[in-house]
This record gives sequence, C-alpha cells and structure tokens, in this order.
Amino acid sequence: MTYFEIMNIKIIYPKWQKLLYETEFNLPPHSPLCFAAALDKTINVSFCDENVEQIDFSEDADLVAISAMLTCQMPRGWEIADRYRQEGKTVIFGGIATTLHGKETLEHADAIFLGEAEGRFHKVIDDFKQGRLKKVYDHRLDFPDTDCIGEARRDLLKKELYKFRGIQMLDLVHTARGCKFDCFTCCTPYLGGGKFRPRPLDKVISEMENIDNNRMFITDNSMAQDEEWQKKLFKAMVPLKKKWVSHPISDSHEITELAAKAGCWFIYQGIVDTSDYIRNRIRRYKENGIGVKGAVIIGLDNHDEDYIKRLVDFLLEVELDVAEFTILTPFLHTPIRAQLEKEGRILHNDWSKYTAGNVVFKPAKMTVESLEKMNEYAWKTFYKDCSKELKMAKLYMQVFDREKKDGTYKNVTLSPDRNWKNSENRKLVSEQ
Ligand code: B12
Ligand code: SF4
Repeated sequence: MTYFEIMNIKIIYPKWQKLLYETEFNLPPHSPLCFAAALDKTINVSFCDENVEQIDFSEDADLVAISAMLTCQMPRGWEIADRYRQEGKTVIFGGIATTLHGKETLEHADAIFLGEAEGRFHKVIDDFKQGRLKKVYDHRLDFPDTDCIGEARRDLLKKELYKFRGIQMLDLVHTARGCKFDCFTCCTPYLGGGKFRPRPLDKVISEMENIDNNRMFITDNSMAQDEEWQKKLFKAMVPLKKKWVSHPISDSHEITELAAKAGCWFIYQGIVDTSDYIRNRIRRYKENGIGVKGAVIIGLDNHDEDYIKRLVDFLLEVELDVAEFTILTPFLHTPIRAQLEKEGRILHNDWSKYTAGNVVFKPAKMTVESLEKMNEYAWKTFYKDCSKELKMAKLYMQVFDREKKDGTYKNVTLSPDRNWKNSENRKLVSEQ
C-alpha cells in the first residue's frame, strides 16, 4: 500500500424502502454529514445519498465509507460494498445500523466502525494509510465528549435534490446525544449509552445560526430529558427566529410555551394508545400553537382490530394534525426484540423488510394479514376526508403565517405548476 498524504473518501448513504402509504419525501441525511465533520480537514470528501441520486461507481476514491442509519438500509449497503470490493476498493461501514448489525456486515466490509466517530476516526485513517486497517473498530461504549462534535458538513449536500413541491426540506441538526429512557421499541439507549449528553449550548446556537434555512428538524432522541437544559436552549433560540420540529419536549406548560416562543412548529409525538395522557399532551401543544405529527405504532400485544379502529377514531377526535402509522418492528437491541425472540414470535430476519411498514413478527391478537389490513385501514381512514398532502400543507401554512409575522418568510415556491394533484391543493396554493 502506498502512503498518500491527501486522500479521497466517498461517503455513501444507501437507499431504503419508504413506507407504502406515506407520501414519498427525502430529508437531507444527518449522520453521514456528522461523520464527515469528524474527518480531518485535509481529507477530500464526496457524498452520495442514493435516496435522491445514483451512485457513480466510476468516481475515484481511496476509501469508500458506507453510512447506514436504518436496518433496512443494510442489505443495499452490503450490495454496494460487494460491488466496490470486487473492483478492488476498500470499504468501511459505520453509522447506527452498522453498530446494530456489525457481525453480518463484516462479510461485506474491509472494516467496520461501531459507535461515534468524533476524535476516534483519525486512528482508522492512520491505519489505512499505513496498510494495516483493522477489521473492527469498536467504540460502542467509548463516547466522545460532546464538545468535540463539529458542525454537520451541510456543504456536501446537493440542496436542490431536497425539495418537496418546490419547498426546501428542513435541515437536520442535533443538540444532544444519548437517551436516559428505555422505551420498549427503541435501540437508542444501547447506542447512546443510556445517558443524556447535551452539546455545549454556544456551539449548538452557532451551528443553528449558520444553517442557511429557516426551518429545521432537531433530531435529538428526546429533548424531554432535562427541563433546565430545555429552558436554556429554548431561551437562547428565540433570537434566531428559526422554525423547528422535534421529538417530544417535556410535558409542562412552561416548557411548551418556551418552545413555541423559540419557534417550535410541530412535534413528532409517539402514540400507541388512546389515553388521557396523549389527549392532554396534544391539547397542550395545540394551545401553544404547536402542531402534532403522530408517530403511531400499531400491532402491540393489546391491539386487536377493534382497538386499532378506536385508535384511529381517537386521533381524528383529538384533531391530530398528521399521522404516520408504522407497524411494531423488533429491531435488534431493543427490549421488544428480546421479548419476541424469547416467545419465538420473530417471523424472519429479512432486514430489507424491517421498514416499519411490514409485519415481521407474530402479532398477539391478530393474524399477520389482519395487521397488514389494519395498517392500510389506519392510513386510509385517517386521511379519508383530507389527504396527507393537504394536512401537511396546512401545517406548512401555519409556519408560513408565523414567518410572515416575524419577517422570516422567504423561499416559498409552492406553485400551481408543481404537480399539485387536485383543486383543493390548488386553492391552498392560490391563497399564498
Ligand atoms: C433523523 C432520523 C430519521 C429521519 C432520517 C432522515 C434522513 N434523510 O436520513 C427520518 C425521519 C426519515 C427517519 C425515519 C425513520 N426512522 Co429514524 N431516526 C432518525 C434519528 C432521530 C436521528 C439520526 C441522526 O441523525 N443521528 C445523529 C447522528 C450524529 O448520529 P449517528 O447517526 O450515530 O452518526 C454518528 C456515528 O454513527 C458515526 N457514523 C455515521 N455514519 C458513519 C459512516 C462511517 C463510515 C463511520 C466510520 C461512522 C459513521 O459518525 C456519526 C458522528 O459520530 C434516529 C435516532 C437518533 N437520535 O439517533 C432515528 C432512528 C435511526 N430511526 C429509526 C426508525 C425506526 C425509523 C423508521 C424506520 C420508523 C419511524 N417512523 O421512526 C423511519 C423510516 C421509515 C421508512 N421506511 O421510510 C430507529 C432505527 C431503527 C432501525 N434499526 O432501523 C432510530 C434509531 C430511532 C429509534 N428510536 O429507534 N428517521
Ligand atoms: S423512543 Fe425516544 S425517548 Fe424512548 S428510549 Fe428511544 S430515544 Fe429515548
């Protein structure tokens, strides 16, 4: 192996299968851009998100780095790697899904990197340059100080590819890592160490300021982990006038009001039941002018057909703004995986089907077919009177209104020539 000072890394984010009934949209990826930020400045980086563009296999690269976030990206990631390796290229894998699927990935990789990259990847580069790349770099329980997290390399994105009907998609950013909760569907505590790890506030605010987009998705697992932190963060965000969406914040009037002042536009709220807790949460958000997108999981052990019908009625009754129905999926390293494995209820490990849109386990109170049917029922019934596109457009209208009020409204290019499908949609466009 020759020793080369300047090297080229090509980062690839493999394509994955979107949910069947979901309107197809592509947010700009975040993990590969955070990985790129952890690389030495002397390294030339190119980036391909296969969800929005084709991979140019002929492009020269000293090292191909495959970044995989979702389990259902892995089989495609492996295919891509096999092809590069047949052509004699060196391939390394990293990202959340690699960390979950390390062992299988070894068959398709020259090296795998498990865990977070900041302050840890230069060793890999040194080894590679000296021709002694190791098969496994395991940094799972070796968490970098959050002070080392650099600004995501958004300069690597081809921004024009991330538009929906002419509107620029949100930019992703994170303010903390880790999660102290232990939800039964989730692998995050396994990945992030079961501890809330906020980034330094000044760095977060400066990164947000530098984002050339007024609308952001704060991808933190759950900001509801530390009330004092949320107060500080939201107060510091007010002057930025950004509009943002996130996973749940703390369920208190003070925090919700502060989040709204800081530009919170809608919350992505997990929902699995029809409890008063959920009803009140949705009400609290809405009273503060914050919309709610439900991440609704169906197929839990207490769900039968009747329960799912009542759940959909409930969501309509509480006027949930938008719903994304997913089927319970036993991803590796989650409590639900351990339970279903113990009970012998896992049907298969065809990871390409682990999209949260397929039934991959034996439901307790339904057949596989009836759960699939109820998934279709949930999507179609919730959106019967108002399409997903239109409900989403209404949420956007709210953000346009808020931006018009504080003078940050710009770059809205919703227009009748953008294939809006029906007259209802056109009416919304003409109201602009
Ligand atoms: C953003 C996000 C999304 C976005 C993705 C946008 C996009 N274009 O990529 C959207 C909203 C589309 C999404 C969808 C889904 N998501 Co999601 N998502 C996340 C989330 C919140 C953040 C990921 C992130 O940006 N992390 C921040 C970065 C900094 O961390 P990182 O990825 O670990 O990156 C570091 C290292 O991994 C490493 N690294 C990264 N790449 C590489 C590459 C190399 C070569 C190396 C060496 C290192 C390396 O360096 C980075 C810096 O240290 C995570 C949870 C979380 N907070 O991590 C869930 C998560 C990844 N999603 C999850 C799930 C379940 C889903 C869904 C399947 C279901 C759902 N609705 O939630 C859907 C997809 C449905 C479908 N079929 O379309 C699960 C993963 C389950 C799994 N095993 O597949 C997670 C972990 C959430 C959870 N609570 O369980 N998601
Ligand atoms: S679902 Fe969210 S809150 Fe629950 S453990 Fe996972 S990241 Fe934490």
